[in-house]
Amino acid sequence: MKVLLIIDVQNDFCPGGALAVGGGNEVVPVINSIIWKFNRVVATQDWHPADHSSFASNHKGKKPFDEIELNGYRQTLWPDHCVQGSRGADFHPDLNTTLVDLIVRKGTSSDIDSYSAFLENDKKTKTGLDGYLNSIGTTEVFVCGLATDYCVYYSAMDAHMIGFKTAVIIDACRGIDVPEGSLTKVIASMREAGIRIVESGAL
Ligand code: VGL
Ligand code: ZN
Repeated sequence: MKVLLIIDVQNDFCPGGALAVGGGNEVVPVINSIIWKFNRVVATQDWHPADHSSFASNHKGKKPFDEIELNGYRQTLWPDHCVQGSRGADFHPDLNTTLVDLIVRKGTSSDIDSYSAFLENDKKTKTGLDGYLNSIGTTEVFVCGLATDYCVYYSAMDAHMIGFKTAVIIDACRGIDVPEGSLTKVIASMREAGIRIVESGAL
């Protein structure tokens, strides 16, 4: 049971969006070309209330990409993005969502961020995705989407930690690379953990 996990392919992470990832839109044709190769497809949406604590605008005197301590956790502050129900939170219009079996929305509580599709940033609160994947008999998870160094990275690491054989389809991902160098760093640490880094053409 091979499952494709499409992370946050949303307008706000694509060029012109509030938290645009360089070339973010380029993952869309790649994902569309491989989506039929999997037994099940799960897509996530970053889905924040307007008063979300990861938004710099909700912290007096702070600006995007500043770091703060939030309820005991380090939190990077972001421009307002993926506000629930906004156009920026919609999937990229060209993403073929017809084969998506399950949509998981994350980052929905104001007081905590959620980079991973499995666990919120307290590393305890579950989204429930592990239960879904286990109940359908998932043997392998393939992760793609945006952004490589945040939500893709944390989702892949959690999938691996939960016990799924995990691969990242690297040409179907794009990264933020803030701070600079974080892209190379996360790819190395995923490899080190035992996550396979694969190309879509090899699937
Ligand atoms: C993401 C930063 C803030 C992501 C989401 O999807 O990688 N990054 N929220
Ligand atoms: Zn977010």
